[in-house]
Amino acid sequence: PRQGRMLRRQMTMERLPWFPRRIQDLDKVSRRVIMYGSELDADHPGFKDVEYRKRRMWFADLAYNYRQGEPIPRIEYTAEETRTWAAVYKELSSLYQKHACREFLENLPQLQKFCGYREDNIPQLEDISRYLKDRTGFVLRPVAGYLSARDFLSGLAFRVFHCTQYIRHGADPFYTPEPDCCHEILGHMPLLADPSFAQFSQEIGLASLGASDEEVQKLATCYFFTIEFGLCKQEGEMKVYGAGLLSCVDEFRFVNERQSRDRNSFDPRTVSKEECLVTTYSKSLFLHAGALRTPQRKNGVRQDPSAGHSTVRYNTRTTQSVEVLDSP
Ligand code: HBI
Ligand code: FE
Repeated sequence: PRQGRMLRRQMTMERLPWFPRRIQDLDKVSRRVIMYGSELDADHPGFKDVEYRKRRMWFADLAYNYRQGEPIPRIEYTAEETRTWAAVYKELSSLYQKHACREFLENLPQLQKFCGYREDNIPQLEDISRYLKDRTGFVLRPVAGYLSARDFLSGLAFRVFHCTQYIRHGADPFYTPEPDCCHEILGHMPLLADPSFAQFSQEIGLASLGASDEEVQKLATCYFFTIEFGLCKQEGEMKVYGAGLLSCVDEFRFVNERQSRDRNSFDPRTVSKEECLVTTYSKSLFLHAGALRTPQRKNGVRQDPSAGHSTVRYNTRTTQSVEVLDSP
């Protein structure tokens, strides 16, 4: 019977789209950059800046050559890059106290204390990665640019967060068409230090492994309206927890202005069918009434297997591998 079971699992694996099963497999995943890898589009603010493009190539190389488990290379950021960071850091810091969620405000001082979060210093991914690993088991790995939703989400299944290391072009510190280190460091990191948020992030990742394209799309949409653009209610007030909002001055102001208008309440079934409008401020936002809910796991196996998903066992002891138990 054991052999029969193993054979069935083997056959299941062969039917599913490829996905990383060991953390080391992420070395394949993170090379598949689909946007702005080492080349920039013509509408990018840095397109005509030869120096900036050269710098971006250098960052892209660094990410391509990174292997899982290595220390993340420390960057000596230029004076101009640090000025860009300072502008963003300063402006956003003035908005956090009033608008950021409790978990963000609890973790930011820790990152200031342990990871070099300061106006005159761009924190190093290696320092943040070590800190998070201690806190929630999340680690970072550098990536050259935008990954497909499937690839990006698969990293989360292993508590690996793909992070860009370059910074936006200095011409407009408050605008970036793509993720950059300001977005990752200010938007994502403080919440990844929260255990319940980290668990929620990993669950989206686990659900994506071996899922159909349609399912991945729905999960990516849920990711978009929670981890990137989520709002919640704390002590009767609307607070921001989405990284896309927490790292963007204009977005933040916009949420602020719309305080009272159309807040839809969050329901994954409805939200997963919404359209993700990455580049407009007029997107709908969803308000979370309670905590982010995550399924119960016992020895890494979900206790309430959801229809349509593969049953995946996550090795909680090592956090280095997953195993497919069953699949529709
Ligand atoms: N790739 N590097 C990177 N960073 C992201 O934040 C990111 C991504 N690819 C897809 C993605 N985010 C989202 O659209 C979700 O679909 C997962
Ligand atoms: Fe992001």
